[in-house]
Amino acid sequence: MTAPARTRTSAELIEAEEPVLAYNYHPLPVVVARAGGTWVEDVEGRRYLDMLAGYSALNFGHRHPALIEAAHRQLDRLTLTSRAFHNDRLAEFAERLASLTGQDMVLPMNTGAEAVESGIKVARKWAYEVKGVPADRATIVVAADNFHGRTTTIVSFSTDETARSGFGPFTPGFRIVPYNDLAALEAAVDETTAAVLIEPVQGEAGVIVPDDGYLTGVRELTRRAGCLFLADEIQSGLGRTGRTLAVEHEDVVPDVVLLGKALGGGIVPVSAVVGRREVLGVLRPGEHGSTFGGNPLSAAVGTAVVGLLETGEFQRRAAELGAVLREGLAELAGRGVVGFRSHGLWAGVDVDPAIGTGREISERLMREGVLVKDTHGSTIRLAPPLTVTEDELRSALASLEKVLAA
Ligand code: IF1
Repeated sequence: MTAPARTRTSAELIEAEEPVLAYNYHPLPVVVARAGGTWVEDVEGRRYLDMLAGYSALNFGHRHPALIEAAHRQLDRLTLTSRAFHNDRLAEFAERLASLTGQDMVLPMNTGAEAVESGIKVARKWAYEVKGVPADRATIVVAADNFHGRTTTIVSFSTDETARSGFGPFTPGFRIVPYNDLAALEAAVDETTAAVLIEPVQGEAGVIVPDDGYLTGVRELTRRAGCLFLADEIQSGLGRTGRTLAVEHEDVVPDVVLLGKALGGGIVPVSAVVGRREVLGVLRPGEHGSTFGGNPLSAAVGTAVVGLLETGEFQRRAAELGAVLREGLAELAGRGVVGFRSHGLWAGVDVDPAIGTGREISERLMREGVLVKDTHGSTIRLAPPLTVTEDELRSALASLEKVLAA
């Protein structure tokens, strides 16, 4: 008998990646092997509070029982049909997601970037067929410092040189204006404009919350100009800010909402374009699609996610615990924190650069048993699962305080 392969340590696994894994990430040196709720455990059994939650893909925590049960049940019945055939899970997913978001129709996709790409295609087609923009002249207005994904078209309108450079030639048809600036938006919109595409809260930029009235202004401006309002709620949506969608804080209803991340419950990639019939209705058979989009496993998990959000419990927790997070961060102001922005259970925290880079702070927090991720410079982002308890949240804040004081 051959001896069973010796289990590799965290250090050995990190080293083993080096020659075989593309270097498109620089992860923290933690190798996660198990997780449940707010907690993850590494290969050696060390436990960490997960204050990143898969960039909001894990809004319901790791392996939420209702989601795991829905997935298991579906795995035992049917996993994939392709859209060449109907499947018995898709109708309910679309009905309940449309109803949750106050929209008419759903286009199921898989990743966030695919939802954004699909939204762009739909907006352009709407511009030609409904608005009457001359062929190939449609423009889409976007915001500086946006993050919408990694495809060649999406990085074409990124202002982040790291995400962009080396990947041209770029897709034309985008105009970039400063975020949170209605006058600049107004000046950029004209008769060729198909849509304004923005994040209601900019995530990667450092959790930038626009001024009160900005989203209302975007809604009014786009309505007046006769173009669409596309809201990328892939990170801000599905409970994170204390409402189902971040636009709800201003009672704004965009023409199209892009969803992803948490829609897959941390189990499978599920994204969707949800929107008005007049817009999504422009697509006809063969014009757009995806092998995996709307598959029965994704639909079953997505429906279970919608079911959790229908209770309102997670939105309420995000709002209530969001207040705890905000107070905790306010107490750290001047004690290592030079500024922060928060909305619900989501915060971008600017640390005094003298204390360390965001990366260094993240590494020190990791050694304290708390996982976060830096963004640019000395900013770290916090986005715990919406299932986090108040004690867990306070414990993470205490670890941050300790790291900043050291
Ligand atoms: C990476 C950030 C988070 C998104 C919004 C679309 C997408 C994303 C608003 C695309 C994706 C990601 C992807 C991940 C890092 C990340 C991120 F740091 F860039 F900003 F979440 F905080 N719209 N966000 O935030 O979705 O195709 O990835 O499913 O690319 O490294 P995707």
